[in-house]
Amino acid sequence: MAYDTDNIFAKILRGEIPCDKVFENDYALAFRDINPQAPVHLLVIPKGPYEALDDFTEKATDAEIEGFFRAVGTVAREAGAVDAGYRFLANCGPDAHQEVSHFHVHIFAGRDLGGMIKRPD
Ligand code: DGP
Repeated sequence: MAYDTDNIFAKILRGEIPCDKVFENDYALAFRDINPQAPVHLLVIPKGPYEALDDFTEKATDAEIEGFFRAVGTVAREAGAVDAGYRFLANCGPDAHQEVSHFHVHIFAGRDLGGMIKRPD
């Protein structure tokens, strides 16, 4: 499927809609989630047009991949989340309920985050 250039995060990257930015470099932009699910809930997105981890790891350059994942670590560190711990998570595709079709990593911190995944009823 082709990358949808009208997705919300593409618009944020183009500056068409605002975000509460916490970090930016050549490879990544990080900002606060609009609907936080933890005291710290940040999103880190690559600057290139990638839909999910699959096409990111298949098509991005080594520099983009390194720059992005180093940025994820920097964002968590700068959020003060390292000592108490944090979770980083990427929803990819329908079964993971990915809502925004631009690859993004969530960083959750600031409280006990509970178990890793919802178990079937
Ligand atoms: P996911 O289900 O992994 O695709 O999560 C998408 C996240 O993006 C969700 O936690 C809410 C957040 N989000 C959606 N629209 C906006 C927006 O316009 N601004 C910000 N800051 N976050 C958004």
